[in-house]
Amino acid sequence: MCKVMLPMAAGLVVFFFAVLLSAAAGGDAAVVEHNFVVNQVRMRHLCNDTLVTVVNGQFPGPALEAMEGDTVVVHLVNQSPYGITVHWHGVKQRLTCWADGAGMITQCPIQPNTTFTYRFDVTGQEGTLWWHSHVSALRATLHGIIVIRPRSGTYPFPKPDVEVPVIIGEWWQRDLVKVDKNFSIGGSFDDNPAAATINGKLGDLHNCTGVAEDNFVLDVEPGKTYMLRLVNAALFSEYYFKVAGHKLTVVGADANYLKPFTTDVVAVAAGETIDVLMVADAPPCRYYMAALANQPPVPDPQIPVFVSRGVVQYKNIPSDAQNCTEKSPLMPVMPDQHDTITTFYFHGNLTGMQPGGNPLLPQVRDRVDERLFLTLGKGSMCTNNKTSCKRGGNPESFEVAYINNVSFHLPETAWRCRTCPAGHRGRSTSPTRR
Ligand SMILES: *[C@@H]1O[C@H](CO)[C@@H](O)[C@H](O)[C@H]1NC(C)=O
Ligand SMILES: *[C@@H]1O[C@H](CO)[C@@H](O)[C@H](O)[C@H]1NC(C)=O
Ligand SMILES: *[C@@H]1O[C@H](CO)[C@@H](O)[C@H](O)[C@H]1NC(C)=O
Ligand SMILES: *[C@@H]1O[C@H](CO)[C@@H](O)[C@H](O)[C@H]1NC(C)=O
Ligand SMILES: *[C@@H]1O[C@H](CO)[C@@H](O)[C@H](O)[C@H]1NC(C)=O
Ligand SMILES: *[C@@H]1O[C@H](CO)[C@@H](O)[C@H](O)[C@H]1NC(C)=O
Ligand SMILES: *[C@@H]1O[C@H](CO)[C@@H](O)[C@H](O)[C@H]1NC(C)=O
Ligand SMILES: *[C@@H]1O[C@H](CO)[C@@H](O)[C@H](O)[C@H]1NC(C)=O
Ligand SMILES: [Cu+2]
Repeated sequence: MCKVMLPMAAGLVVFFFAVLLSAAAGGDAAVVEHNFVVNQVRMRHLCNDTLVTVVNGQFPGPALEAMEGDTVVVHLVNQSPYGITVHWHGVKQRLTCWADGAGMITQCPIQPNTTFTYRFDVTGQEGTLWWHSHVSALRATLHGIIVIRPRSGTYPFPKPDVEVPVIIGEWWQRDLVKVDKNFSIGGSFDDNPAAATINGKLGDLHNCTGVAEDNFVLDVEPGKTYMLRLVNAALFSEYYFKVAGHKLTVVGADANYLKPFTTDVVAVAAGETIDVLMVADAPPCRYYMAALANQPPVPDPQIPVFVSRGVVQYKNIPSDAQNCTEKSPLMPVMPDQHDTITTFYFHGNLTGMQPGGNPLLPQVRDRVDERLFLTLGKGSMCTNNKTSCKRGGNPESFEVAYINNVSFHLPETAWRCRTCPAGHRGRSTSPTRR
């Protein structure tokens, strides 16, 4: 584990507000430079103005697009009232572990009205990742996609005509810092989002006094191939994703190329990314794409049904096209929200494209020296050294995740963040529900 600490960025930093986009395919590694201004803005959904913490006023935040081997430089200006760090989820951070953005572990939270510059290379990885805030549950609104394209410009599958980020998220009308606190004491499982979102849109299953919320609309041309880069940026829930009338060919997950397989349903867990190819080969019409939050059955804490939908809209729909009115696109039949076997089989079908799939990576060895048995679990513990306490929803207990019955403890030594300014000793990680 990385123990290297860097001093906080101090003093005045001069920013260059230009965004240098990397050059077209091929060529030398470039510097991809962005300015991330974190602040609070009011956004209106479901008849409510909600104060949300976002980057550059956008939900989801700006996309980071790079080519394998590029250097990413992000100047973060924190104009929010919270200590903030940004974690570059899935970026391997070889030789730059201090840029990992794990608050209280690799850096102190970036204080309000201060700045910090992240600098790291995206080397040896291609595909879709994402970035998100790593202090408290603010990541629900403070996140965006990371796209790492091959320098050669070629993929181990036919090059798609169009690439489309599809970020599944959730719209919370609650104080996310309080939501995080509630979860840390293992309670308030009724702290739920107001709606699921696709690319920040709640979709037309929701309305404000009868006026439907916007859908994410993907305009497609018949015969073209679309690569949907799916990111699940929801706090806790795994989502099922389907597009009515279309098959999806899975080609990547978490910036790894996969042995392609075709399915009509994708399962994407919180934090996971899945790349799929979709050929616009259906009769020109309108088709819903839908994302449904799944969940295990009771006795696990239950959530309401969350569905967000967007529209795949063909160009030049014939005026006499049957059943193709603006009001009623075809809706995919979604799995049941308690269907856990579909995600089991979906994930069972993910196999790395080895050998020879990703020339950037060492080959997977076919000889095993030692087998490890790992159990993952989650539960609660008592605070104040007590051996028994009331579970859930009270400050006498807190939630822990563990591997083989050992939970993570913040290190007692070599932890510079002990000197972080008072009042900002936030939790190091956000909790997971399961
Ligand atoms: C949203 O607005 C409606 C109507 O104004 C109100 O009844 C409801 O309580 C609001 N919800 C939240 C979470 O603020
Ligand atoms: C940050 O700066 C703004 C504008 O100068 C000021 O209103 C705000 O109080 C400052 N916040 C903190 C936490 O110092
Ligand atoms: C957190 O828990 C408290 C106490 O159960 C509850 O009143 C509150 O609504 C919960 N959520 C938030 C966002 O405060
Ligand atoms: C608007 O939303 C409410 C609450 O979800 C629902 O009862 C109502 O049927 C919706 N109205 C329209 C026109 O969609
Ligand atoms: C159109 O919808 C009607 C009623 O749902 C159905 O009977 C008909 O078969 C549909 N036509 C086509 C071409 O899908
Ligand atoms: C792959 O998916 C199919 C269809 O759901 C399923 O029958 C099969 O068992 C899956 N394979 C694995 C290894 O999970
Ligand atoms: C916690 O309990 C252990 C074992 O009973 C004891 O050795 C230790 O001193 C206690 N720590 C505190 C802070 O009370
Ligand atoms: C897990 O750890 C707890 C606390 O140390 C201990 O009481 C329990 O027996 C352990 N369980 C297993 C399966 O090792
Ligand atoms: Cu993450």
